[in-house]
Amino acid sequence: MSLPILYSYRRCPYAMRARMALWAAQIQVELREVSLREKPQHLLQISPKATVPVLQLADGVVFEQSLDIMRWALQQNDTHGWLRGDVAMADALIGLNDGDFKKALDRYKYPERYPEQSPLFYRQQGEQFLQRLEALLTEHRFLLDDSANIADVAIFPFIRQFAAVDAEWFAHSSYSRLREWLAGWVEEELFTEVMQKFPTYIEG
Ligand SMILES: N[C@@H](CCC(=O)N[C@@H](CS)C(=O)NCC(=O)O)C(=O)O
Repeated sequence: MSLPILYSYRRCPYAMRARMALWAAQIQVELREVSLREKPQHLLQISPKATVPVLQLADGVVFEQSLDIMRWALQQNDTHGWLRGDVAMADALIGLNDGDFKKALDRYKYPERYPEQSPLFYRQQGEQFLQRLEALLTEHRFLLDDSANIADVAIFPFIRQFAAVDAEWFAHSSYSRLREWLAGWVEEELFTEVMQKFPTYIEG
């Protein structure tokens, strides 16, 4: 039987969270690492909006959103219990991450593309979300509980990117619990596995 096909891009945070869930669920896929500048025709056919990750199952069903891939994978085999907990709260937090925080992150990362404001302004915008996460992490080990759930996995790749824009600043910032939480995820064996490098897929 043919394997599901995962179109992915190693450094994309959305693709990272999808790969984390697939690997945690021990679902084997045919991983196709794409070049964002030259996307494979097959990817464009099955998903004209052409973002990654995209997962195509053997029966032809296509998931075009990283969260849909995560939920599908974890529903097959939730080895880590990431679907446990308050679904509405997890969805709300992921919504803030994917919405206002991602917007601030893009601007903080590429201030030359958004010259209307200074990088500091964009960082402070992003910090509103960091402050919220820091407060949650004073209440429990993970964002919503003492055990990890989908919100942690879906959010940490974005915090990793934010932290990396100015690693020195982040290392000395007041977000000590967030730093610890992030380090925990980045040091996870699962994360190392999903960050392996693969050659770019060449169609045919
Ligand atoms: N809402 C989508 C967003 C995915 C997304 O924006 N991926 C970026 C890469 S990180 C992308 O493919 N952008 C298209 C491009 O750069 O051409 C999801 O959750 O999967």
